[in-house]
Amino acid sequence: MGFSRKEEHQAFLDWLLQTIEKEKIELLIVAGDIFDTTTPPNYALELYFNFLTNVAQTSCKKVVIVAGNHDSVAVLQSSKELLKQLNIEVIVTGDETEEEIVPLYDANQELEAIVCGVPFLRDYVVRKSQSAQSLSQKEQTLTLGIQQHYKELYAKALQLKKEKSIPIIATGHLTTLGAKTSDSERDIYIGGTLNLNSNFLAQMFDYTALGHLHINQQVGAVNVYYSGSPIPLSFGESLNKKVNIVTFMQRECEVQKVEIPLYRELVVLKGSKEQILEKLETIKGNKTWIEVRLRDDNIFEANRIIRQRVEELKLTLLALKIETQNAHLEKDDFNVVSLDELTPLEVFYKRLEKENLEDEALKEDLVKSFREILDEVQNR
Ligand SMILES: [Mn+2]
Repeated sequence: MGFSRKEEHQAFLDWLLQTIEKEKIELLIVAGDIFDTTTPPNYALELYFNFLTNVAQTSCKKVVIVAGNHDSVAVLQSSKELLKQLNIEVIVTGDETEEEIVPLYDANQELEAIVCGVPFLRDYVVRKSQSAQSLSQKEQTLTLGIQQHYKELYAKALQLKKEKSIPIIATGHLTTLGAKTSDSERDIYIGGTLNLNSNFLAQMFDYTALGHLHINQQVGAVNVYYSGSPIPLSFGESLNKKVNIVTFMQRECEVQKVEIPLYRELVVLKGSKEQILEKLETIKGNKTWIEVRLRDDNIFEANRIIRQRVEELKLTLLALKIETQNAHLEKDDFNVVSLDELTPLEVFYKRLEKENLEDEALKEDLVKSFREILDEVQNR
């Protein structure tokens, strides 16, 4: 929406670096979606490299970074070898050319932990394309393929570990069943309904650090955790962002959730013109970003007056959306006015809506086909 989030990222990375030093962290895992786009801007690359250079000079002797579904393989691959020199392992595709097992050694060169660094597994890595398969068959093949991938790595880690009582840690970038999602994550695989239960991870690994979902959470009553995103990525997403600090006593672990200081508040104001004007007066600090969801009979007049007041108060309004009375539109959350907030899939839904198709199966097929194309384009 034309606003940079550089300051927020910088503030987070500064805080993370301090925390690593203060807590004497020895291993840092970043579980994917380093960038939010396949073509990160130069400032984002600069933040990434500066942060890693600084981490390499702390107590943290190993960094494991795995690619997420938003990351470009080419972008992360380009500095992989260079970063290796700083003890930073970047694992990008998980295909047969890449080593995903990262052993950690103590000061006496004794093996003290093993990390299985699994990035977002792209289709071609887990299965050969079988175009004759139906979508549900494809999903099943994919699910089994992903599980198989983890099982093989675990077997390798066991071989390496021998008789030692040391933890085997996994990372991953995926959605598990029953996890809490926010409105700003993209469905990760075509169809988005992979039947991945976190139990298969819990059965093998002493701790699993997952990426993709924005909400910090534990999955099931087991040692499978999402750290969540370091900053809120949409209005309405929880502002309580955390990192997980994990302490191991041999294979037993203790997880401590540490809150990340909030640099900028994202506020949603809902209601009529009068209600919104009233709420605007209570907002303090010009760092706050505001989204207005307006419900008013005279939206043009209301829009003008609200924007004028925002300017007088020197506040920052990022978007003013019109809440429509149309129940159907509301149901699909299409009550938006600005195109830069719509995802490609939402645009497709809107276009589909215009066709007035009655055949639900056909609609579903069209959406699935669109997702397939979208997935291909976005992962290229
Ligand atoms: Mn992701």
